[in-house]
Amino acid sequence: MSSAFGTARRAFASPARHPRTAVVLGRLLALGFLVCMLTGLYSHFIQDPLPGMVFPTRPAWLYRVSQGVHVAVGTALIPVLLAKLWTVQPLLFQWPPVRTLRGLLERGSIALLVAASLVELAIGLANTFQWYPWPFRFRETHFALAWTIIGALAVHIGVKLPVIVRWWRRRGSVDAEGRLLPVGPGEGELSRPERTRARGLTGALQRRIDAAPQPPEVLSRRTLLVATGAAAAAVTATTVGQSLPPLAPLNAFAPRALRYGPQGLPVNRTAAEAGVVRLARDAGWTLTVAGPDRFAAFPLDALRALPQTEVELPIACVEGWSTNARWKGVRVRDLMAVVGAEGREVVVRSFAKGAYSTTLLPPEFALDPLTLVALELNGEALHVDHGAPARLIAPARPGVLQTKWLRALEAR
Ligand SMILES: Nc1nc2c(c(=O)[nH]1)N[C@H]1C(S)=C(S)[C@@H](COP(=O)(O)O)O[C@H]1N2
Ligand SMILES: [Mo]
Repeated sequence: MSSAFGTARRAFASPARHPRTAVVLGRLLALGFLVCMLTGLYSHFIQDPLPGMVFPTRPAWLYRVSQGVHVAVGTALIPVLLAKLWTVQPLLFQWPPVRTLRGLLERGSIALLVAASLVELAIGLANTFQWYPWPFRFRETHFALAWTIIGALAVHIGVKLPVIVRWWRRRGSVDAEGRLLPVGPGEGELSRPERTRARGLTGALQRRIDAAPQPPEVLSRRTLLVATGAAAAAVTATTVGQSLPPLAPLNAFAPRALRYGPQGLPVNRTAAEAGVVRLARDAGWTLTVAGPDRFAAFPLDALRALPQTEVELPIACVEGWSTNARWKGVRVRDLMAVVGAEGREVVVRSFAKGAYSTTLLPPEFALDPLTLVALELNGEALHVDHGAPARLIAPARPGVLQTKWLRALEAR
């Protein structure tokens, strides 16, 4: 068994599978995961705040940029993760698999890290396509896996610190005989007999292997890193146009084009899908506004007769696409003032059923002069697919909280 594993590792040996490569890719992965963690925490808690959490309403593009970065970096990490796995793959062929407690920690954390990272990136990518081929809830799972990754990554970095330090800067990566070290990460510091033992080979077998002709160098470290960089750049360039206007013409693979929906704005859920077309066109529609002890009902004409404000704000979907648009309507602040509830938290209700039928507007968002009950979009009366007769639009909020097809605003 051990010699079979040794032979397998020998067969996988490549100058590109070098501890230095593993460290370079590992640094990129760690940085990428950190960026995704921070932007992900922001997106998670703005949708599901813990008691006492307050979020900035400015800059208005904050959520748009944060979530655009989250999805772009997460997507670019996929080729980097695959390259890293390819690089360290020979280390899987070690016999016996675990020799020490440290080895158990090392392999356990790696197993968790690899599994969690693969699932995290895969379901994240699927989510950008609104494809949910699994029975669990996406956001909770994505969140829990993120913590798993951070924890396993901390252990992994701790265990691998000697290798990381050793190969942080590029140094000679040839052995005493001047050959490139065809070793896995961590073995660079080992002497030849130690390496032989680490590979689970007998000295005789190692000598026979060393005497055999070396496999030709098919892939250098540089080639691997350049190819990985090119792959990451390619997936980014062909998807980031869903949120970054200058690259919109290159957007070949992202599910949303910048301006493909009615009134130049994508739609996630149409009025037909939400089953609200008839209600949205009902001439008897009114917006109910409720304060602590007062109550008002505004038909569409009454809303149009109130002072109108025009703002430019993005719709920034959690799935990564975003578009700026011009909105016109009545300030939520003014409506809440009518019922004596200025400065309160507001419950926003839609007449559409479903996951986003009720959202919470914290006081700082309800007070912000950019937060509107929008009646117009890009110079026209709101399209039913964008939430007619009226929808919420606020700065620095994820798309899911920009409630369409409004029914009521209630102070809490
Ligand atoms: N009532 C209701 N409001 C909703 C939704 C919904 O399904 N129902 N979808 C939300 C999501 S996920 C997004 S991204 C935005 C999209 O707005 P748009 O269709 O005008 O682009 O609306 C939000 N408002
Ligand atoms: Mo969304």
